[in-house]
Amino acid sequence: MMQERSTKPARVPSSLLQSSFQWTICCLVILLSMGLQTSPAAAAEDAPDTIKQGPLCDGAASSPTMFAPRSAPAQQILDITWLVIGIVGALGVIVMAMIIFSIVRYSHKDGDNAEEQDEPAQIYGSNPIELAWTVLPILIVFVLFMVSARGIFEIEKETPPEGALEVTVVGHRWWWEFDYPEYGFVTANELHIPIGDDGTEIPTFLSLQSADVIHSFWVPQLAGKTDLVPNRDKNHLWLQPNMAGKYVGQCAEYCGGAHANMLITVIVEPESEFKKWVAEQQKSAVEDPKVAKGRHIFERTACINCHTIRGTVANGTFAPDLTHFMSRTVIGAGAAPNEPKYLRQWIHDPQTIKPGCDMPAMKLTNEEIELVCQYLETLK
Ligand code: HEC
Ligand SMILES: [Cu+2]
Repeated sequence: MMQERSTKPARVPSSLLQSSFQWTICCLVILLSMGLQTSPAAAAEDAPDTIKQGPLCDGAASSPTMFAPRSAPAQQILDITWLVIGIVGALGVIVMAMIIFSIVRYSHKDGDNAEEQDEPAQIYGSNPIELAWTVLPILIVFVLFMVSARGIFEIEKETPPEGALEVTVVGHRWWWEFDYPEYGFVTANELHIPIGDDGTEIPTFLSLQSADVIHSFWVPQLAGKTDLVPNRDKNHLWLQPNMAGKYVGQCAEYCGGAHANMLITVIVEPESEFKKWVAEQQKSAVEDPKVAKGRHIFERTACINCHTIRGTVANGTFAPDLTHFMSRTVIGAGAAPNEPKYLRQWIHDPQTIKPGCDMPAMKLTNEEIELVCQYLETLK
């Protein structure tokens, strides 16, 4: 037995060194990439001859990153993240250091003679060591568990915080419906929420629902992601921004073909401006006689089966409410900026801007497109 065990110590294979090196690089890359974010604009790159640049984040950070929180729940998530990264990072460093030390210290060296080598002391069953490697990990996991559990309970409020604005978010393939039941109107794709004129934080409580498949609402600077599950209206999200601005996010649960173009814009604005916006949204659609021709085309076309324009015959709920379409800065949930050129292209054939989306090319003549667009452009 003895004889067998003390054969020439195996040379520590250099592949072990290599793999620990690769492991370290991997960790660094993962950490770095967590900081860098892809711009939502990238999603629109394939659209031929259209938008090379989608709506960029001109919010408080240059990209939608969870590392620049501007809302209480997002701040809490980041705090927990750093704690976890700190603890597991320290463990990783200790383990790596021990591996590297062993590789350097105990690898086979020229001149080593197997026969002369003493076998190190053999330790069978050491109570202190076994206790240490049982108790320490349990303690670490317990701390992480408690901290996460506390965070989850604080963030996942079941009932709206006091004084909260309540909004119902309905995920559709592939756009967002925002219902303001207190104020009695519905809008799409751009969520307006208030912050006090003097900067005091005002909570917003979102009820999350889905009209079709599972979506996930994620605006990294404002809160964690939460799913919108069909036939289950129990999911909620709480936002409490501390800085006005425009924040972008996107559907974070693959929901079909146009998923990548299902962006969210959240506009956090001072309460006085928010109130003005609400008052505008509550009004019925503008009726400008100058664009009556365009309105007639709209009213005679299948548009009205899918879209609502309050105060007209159009009362479809399959697609975004267009009553105040011009109050939005984007078309097709961020697929293009809301500019005349893109609006015309959208009405001509939305598939060239947002491939796979649920609005068909309506086969209107160029003249009809122009008239309909002129009408839509009055819907401030
Ligand atoms: C079969 C249903 C359907 C019909 C018919 C239809 N649309 Fe749409 N429309 C949609 C859907 C769905 C969207 C959202 C697409 C997306 O973002 O994925 C949409 C989006 C839009 C938008 C962009 C809204 C926004 O806020 O992003 C406009 C403008 C629009 N449609 C105008 C029209 C007009 C004008 C017509 C008639 C000529 C029309 N639609 C006919 C389903 C329809
Ligand atoms: Cu989605």
